[in-house]
Amino acid sequence: MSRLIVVSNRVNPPNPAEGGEGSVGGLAMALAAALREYSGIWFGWSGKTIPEFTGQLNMQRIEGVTVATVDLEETDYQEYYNGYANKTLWPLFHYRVDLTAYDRSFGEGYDRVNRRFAETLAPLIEPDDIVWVHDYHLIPVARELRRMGITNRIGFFLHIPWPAHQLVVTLPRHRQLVEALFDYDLIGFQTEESLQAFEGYVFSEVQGAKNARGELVAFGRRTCAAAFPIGVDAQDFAEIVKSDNARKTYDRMMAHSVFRKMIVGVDRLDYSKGLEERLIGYERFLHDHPDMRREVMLLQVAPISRDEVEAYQDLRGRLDGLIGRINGAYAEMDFTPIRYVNRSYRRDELAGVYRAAKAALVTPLRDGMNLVAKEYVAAQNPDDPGVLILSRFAGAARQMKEALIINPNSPEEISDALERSLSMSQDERKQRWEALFDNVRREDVTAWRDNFVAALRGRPGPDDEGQQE
Ligand code: ADQ
Repeated sequence: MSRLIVVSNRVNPPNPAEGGEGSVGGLAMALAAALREYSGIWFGWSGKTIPEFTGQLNMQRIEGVTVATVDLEETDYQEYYNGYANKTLWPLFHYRVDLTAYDRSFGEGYDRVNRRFAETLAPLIEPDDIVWVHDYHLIPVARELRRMGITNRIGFFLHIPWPAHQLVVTLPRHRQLVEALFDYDLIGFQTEESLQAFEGYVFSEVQGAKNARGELVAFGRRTCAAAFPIGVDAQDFAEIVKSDNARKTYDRMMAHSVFRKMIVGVDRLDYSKGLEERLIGYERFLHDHPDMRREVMLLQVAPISRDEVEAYQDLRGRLDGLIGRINGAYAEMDFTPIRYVNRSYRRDELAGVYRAAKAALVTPLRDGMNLVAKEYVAAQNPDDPGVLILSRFAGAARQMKEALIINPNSPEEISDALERSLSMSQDERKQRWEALFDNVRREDVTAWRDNFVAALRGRPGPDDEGQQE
């Protein structure tokens, strides 16, 4: 079988000392699980910066995975990572034009780093390998590899939403970005909605079309685009939740909330996650339901993320203020309505926390998928499961219809859903959870990986007739 080469911005191999996983972030979680069974290479940035780019590869074997990393120079880091990736593409693709920076130097840095990645990666690629590139940081990698004569099958998966046409065209280099995607043999999106938005751009902006085989044709080339909703390793999570560490955490959480029902939120501290809106919804709930105030508490776990970017520092400041205000208004001497934690936890501890929570608030304003929603479901006790409250703007809402689906912009909807979840009968909770768990188990990370890789393998190779029509 051909080798799989995974390319992502950061490389986070599984670390047993961290409860089995690398750093926080959905992409790292999913790729660690995906590479567990495939022999191959995981290539990306080391996370380190050096004064001048050397292209020197650092090869390691970690937990059965060959990891190849390269250092970037400081300007690369500022322009490519903090710049184009996190100040341009991330906000724009999450519908935050107000936070989007359209700085030309960022675009140049982005192209330069993608070229550098491709030049460092190319010598590792053998003729039968298939290459799978991940996420918005690395869209031009295939273009650069093709320029160097690499003809292997190359696929791309976008972990974040593809936005509406009218947003994409606000990017000065939008055509170039989309054209670069046509150097892939397969483009994967999280949802049909993102796929349709991408097709919408191709049809109306560059007069592309779909051929009889369902391929997209534009820029004199053709590619295949489809939705591959990502999942979690549900089996693994259901095992982890039985571990000693998970049980200990569960017991600790339950001991702390003997007279209270715990509601949980777990998110990177990011403006796309709707944290402010969630807290305002919770505040509304406390205001509207004085009788239930002493029955609940909210645990919000929000590890700091991208803290060199101003929008993230601003958000952090606003959250500190908001939480202070709500706790100040509703706390008693022996009760704090919100516990707020800015650190990350091991997977097993997180599993124990999820299981102890009677409801989870997953309220992003935009999210490619959202793995926390799926992890929460996977960690529940089948006999007494908690309730998932889920934003309609998370990709996960397409599959998780039995959750309480809300509009995160509405404090009233959040408040009503909290009230409903805390008073929901055990029968209804079980019914909803069973349907949700069935989906989380079937459409797990293995299915995601296998479906994508099979579709990429199934694409006609460069030597197959008709590819260059
Ligand atoms: P993220 O935006 O990072 O992922 P998400 O899908 O929710 O969002 O994944 C977050 C991951 O980090 C989860 O696995 C969660 O358990 C973990 N995590 C969060 N807080 C943690 C903490 N305090 N301690 C330990 N772990 C923590 C991006 C996209 C998503 C998409 C994923 C995967 O933005 O839409 O679902 O990639 O494609």
